[in-house]
Amino acid sequence: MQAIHVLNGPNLNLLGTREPQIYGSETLADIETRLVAKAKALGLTLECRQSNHEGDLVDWIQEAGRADAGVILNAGAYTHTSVALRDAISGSGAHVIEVHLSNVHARESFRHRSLISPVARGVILGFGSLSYDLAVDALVALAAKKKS
Ligand code: CA2
Repeated sequence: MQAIHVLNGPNLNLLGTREPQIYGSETLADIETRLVAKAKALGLTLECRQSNHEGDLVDWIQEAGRADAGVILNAGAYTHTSVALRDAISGSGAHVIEVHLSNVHARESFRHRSLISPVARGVILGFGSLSYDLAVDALVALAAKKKS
């Protein structure tokens, strides 16, 4: 792993503006700034992207697979519906940690199913924005384990 790509899906650009009781009060920019600083301190590069469009996320997962970058993916609502994202992960060989801010299993039943989890390296959810920090730690630990 040379780099980490943090990919956020639909509506996550609204973080910090509404529903703070579910998603917290930090904006996506707040979270991204913190993650970039964390990665820098660990000697890694970290790139953040957000899109409301499924195809953008497919393109970016494929790109990360080609670059052998670790991916932290919060696919938002596409988590529960997108065969295209699942195929992009399995087809590109990208190493993906699926993250969610909320504990989706404590919410509506339509959020309990993830099409992504079976092809992800692991899943971290329910810790608010800390889920992303934990995913960085997981990718770093996995890369160190692979080296040794
Ligand atoms: O908990 C998560 O991270 C989710 O991926 C967030 C998605 C939701 O569809 C998933 O089931 C779980 C929704 C993101 C929408 O974010 C908003 C933030 C502020 C205001 C409105 C929406």
